[in-house]
Amino acid sequence: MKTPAETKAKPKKTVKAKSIAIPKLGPIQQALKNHLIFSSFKTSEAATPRDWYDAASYSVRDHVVERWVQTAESYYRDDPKRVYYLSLEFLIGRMLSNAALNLGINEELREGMDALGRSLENAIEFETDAALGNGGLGRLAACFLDSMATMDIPAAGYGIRYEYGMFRQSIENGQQIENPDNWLRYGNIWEFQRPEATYNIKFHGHVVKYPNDQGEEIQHWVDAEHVIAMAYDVPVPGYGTDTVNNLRLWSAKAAREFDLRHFNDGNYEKAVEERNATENISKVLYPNDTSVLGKELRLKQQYFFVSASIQDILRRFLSTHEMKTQDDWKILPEKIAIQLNDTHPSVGVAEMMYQLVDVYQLPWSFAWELVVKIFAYTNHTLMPEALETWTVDLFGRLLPRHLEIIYQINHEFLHMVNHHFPGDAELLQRVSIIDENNGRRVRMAHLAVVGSHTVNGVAALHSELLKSTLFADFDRIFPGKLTNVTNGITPRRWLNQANPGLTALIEKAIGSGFKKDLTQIKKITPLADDADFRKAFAQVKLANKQRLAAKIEAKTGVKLNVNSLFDVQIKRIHEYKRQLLNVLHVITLYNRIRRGEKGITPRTVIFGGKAAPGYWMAKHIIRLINDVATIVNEDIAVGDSLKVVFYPNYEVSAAEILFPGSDLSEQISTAGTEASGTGNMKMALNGALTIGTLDGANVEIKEEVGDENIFIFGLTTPQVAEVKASGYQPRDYYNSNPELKQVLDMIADGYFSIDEPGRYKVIVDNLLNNDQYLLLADYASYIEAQDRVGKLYQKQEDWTRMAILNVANMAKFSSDRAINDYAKEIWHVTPHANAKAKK
Ligand code: B1N
Repeated sequence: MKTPAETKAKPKKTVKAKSIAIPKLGPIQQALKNHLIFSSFKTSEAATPRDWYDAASYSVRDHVVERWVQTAESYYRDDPKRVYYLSLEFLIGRMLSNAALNLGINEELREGMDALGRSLENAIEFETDAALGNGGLGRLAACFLDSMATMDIPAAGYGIRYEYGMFRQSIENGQQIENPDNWLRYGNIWEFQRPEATYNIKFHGHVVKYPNDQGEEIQHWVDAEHVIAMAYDVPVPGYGTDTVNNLRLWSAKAAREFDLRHFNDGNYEKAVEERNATENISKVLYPNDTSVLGKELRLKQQYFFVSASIQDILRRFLSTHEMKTQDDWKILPEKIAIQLNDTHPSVGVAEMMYQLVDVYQLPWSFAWELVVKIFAYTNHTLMPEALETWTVDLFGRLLPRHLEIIYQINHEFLHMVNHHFPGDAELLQRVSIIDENNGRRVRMAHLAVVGSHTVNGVAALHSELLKSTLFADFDRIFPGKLTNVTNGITPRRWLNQANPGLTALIEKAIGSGFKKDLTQIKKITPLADDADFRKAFAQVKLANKQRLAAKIEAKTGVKLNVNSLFDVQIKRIHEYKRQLLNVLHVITLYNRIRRGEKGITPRTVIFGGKAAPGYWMAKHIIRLINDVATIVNEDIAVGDSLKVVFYPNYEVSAAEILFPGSDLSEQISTAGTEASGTGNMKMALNGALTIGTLDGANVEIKEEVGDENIFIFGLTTPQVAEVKASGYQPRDYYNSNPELKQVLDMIADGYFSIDEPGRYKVIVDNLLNNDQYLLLADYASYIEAQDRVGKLYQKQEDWTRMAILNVANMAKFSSDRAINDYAKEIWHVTPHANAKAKK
């Protein structure tokens, strides 16, 4: 740990505004041959397909590194304000094809591979996804990195280099099995280990107080255990720019390889054990989406990466800014902005105070002013089970000094509240950072709100609900602090890369400007009325469905009818997302087909998604889907008119095939529960029509595409609240709707689980007696909307017209728009065009 004295003594470096010399890169075909030999030690005869993936990656990486070095140089030289995006999750997926696309060398790479008699498509399949995230929150972070680089925003991501990412899901006997994601087994060409960029991270110990030279009482965190955070850097290349930003991921290393005391005791095993325990911090991603477990290791992960990141951020700042007087520190918020991706990194507020006050010895209130100007916080959910709290006991044992800092922050905050709202003891209790009612807990969301200048929700509805419910008190205390930035997705990965057919079609019609400026996609609007364009659009969709069908057949053995309506729900399995409601529709259709009803549109209903390993109900729903699939798919009376598939191990690389191959996008969460959703945007951008509730960003999708181009059903958020307040009786819906009754009776009586008839009785009992997410209340409306969907699909021209209008109206949902909002309204940063990389 650097002492303040050392830092003060450090002279400001003189930076020469000279561009560094980088060797010229040759043609890719030559690079491929060279890397095969010099990087993989393989002859072309001996090379395996994976060796060709490696050679392709090294070859593209060279071009990335060329720009990466220059970007870093230019930031160092010009010292623009930088954004640091702190996130416990980055769900990146594959890198090779994305890097080649963003650099504009995709075609050259393909031709190079072709000339050597290898297929690029084949090579790409050998890359294991970087699955360092659970779902939407982690993928959002990855989309934001792409947009920040594309828009030349001086930014860096900070996270954890998990040794094991999101578990790999297999389905055995219809049930989810979790397998470890050993993604680093074959090495990772896209990371650079930085053994020189290490920081000491402290845990445990205690706080002692003694006076400093001025006689003030100073707190010292002593006797702590140390863990080393070692940096691994991953490049983030922008599209159509020379900017390559950095994603820095931390890996835990034992401070000493082995504790020599144990060696001397002859206790070798204990020494190894301690080392392992330390390194466990970055071992594995917690696979819980929208819920938290409150495990000590999770808090350790959070503090570990946050402390390393903040030390790194301050070190970088101090390497170009000499702090002679306290006043010199005032520019800190003009040089750095830190975004907290949910509360997971919110201990950063306390850590920044620790660094500024204890380490750099700034006065408390001065430091606090800086902190609030630096931090901003994004809330991603209202679900109570996702709100992070830690017992004071656990927090104080792990981070004794930070607990005191939080007490101090809270003391001053409550004092301020009491001043503005005198005598409101209940208000003080409600907003306190310490929850006194549940055995004393630290409320991380309150710390994040109090420690940030801006707090945003992720879709308009969600942000309004934040203001009126979860953070209503804070909205009164800090008027204007709460705001909205609707989520977005990167059109590079989710259109250009995932759907080259549609991209080429659009490009032919309106040029290529839409790739970097999605507002231009609006120009295809008139083509919805052009029969030739519609035909070409439908052909692209069919080809994408064929590509998907081939993949599904290879994975599950189920053969699909590509002319059927591909009805797709892909997302984490959660009760609030209501995959079960979709299942109720599937069984309703099944019954109608078996009853011999005519005119039913052939459908293929595709599910994909992982359940948290400890979430019994979600896993049971997966099993039900698979059991229903078995019965439906094998029923000869049903034939080709209905198929059900569960796509195993849904991940980013699978999503790239699934979204373009979808006709219908299922976005059916109970109104008021899904903060935003981003799969809804990816679907519409790839020409799928949405069936959805007025929840999350669906509301804004409807506004953009128009009421007539989307299938909206179900209760609205206020109606949900009313139904619940007036004593919801799900059984009434069961008793009054014969189709619903039949469906529920079949599930309860074991129609889909003949070997164990009672298997799904709990599910039905739960729906009839509780139904927290109002499936039965929304059932009739959902079925009615599905009927409209089925009818429209029979009018292919009308369907295609609507799909085109959906694509045409997706501009708002580009993550470039979202990042522009953050940059202008929250971070106050501007693009920084770096020195041109040599071509
Ligand atoms: O964040 C996404 C939103 O589009 C989704 O609607 C929202 O559900 C998702 C604890 C979460 N919210 N909270 C989480 C993830 C992991 C974890 O450990 C909570 N994920 C979301 C992007 O804004």
